Amino acid sequence: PTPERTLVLVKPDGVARNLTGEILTRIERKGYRIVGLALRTADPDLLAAHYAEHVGKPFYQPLVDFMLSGPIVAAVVEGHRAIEGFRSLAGATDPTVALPGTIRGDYGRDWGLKVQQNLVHGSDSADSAAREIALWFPA
Ligand code: DAT
Ligand code: MG
Repeated sequence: PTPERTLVLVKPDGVARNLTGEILTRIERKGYRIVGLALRTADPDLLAAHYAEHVGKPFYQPLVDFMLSGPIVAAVVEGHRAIEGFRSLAGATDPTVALPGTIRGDYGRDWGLKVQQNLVHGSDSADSAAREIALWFPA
């Protein structure tokens, strides 16, 4: 098996709602290993790099404001097919339609804001994972 790594973020809504433990527990219970963990506050440059693909979209500034609104827990999660597996565990981007049983489906909802506050981030490809892990864990 190829040990693959993905970057997971518990976003400010997840930390503020005291869901960090629940989210990390689900990752561990699925069988992945947490090999890096940090409580961090983002800054605009970090977010511009992290969300480079979304710069200029209508939800970009609300997304940045949200991601700056409180501390974030960043984790490096390891396991065979961990990138795909965590995306499955997280559920669809829109928490209103994310399936029950997923993190976003069980704990998320639409708050009527300009950004989807959906509790978690997970890298979407091996290239994204490598880039994002280097951003959030520079050492
Ligand atoms: P994901 O986080 O599922 O990979 P994404 O990369 O397309 O989704 O978008 C990044 C984040 O931006 C997402 O978690 C929530 C927010 N977002 C995406 N599309 C949005 C939209 N149409 N309206 C509001 N917020 C959105
Ligand atoms: Mg994404």
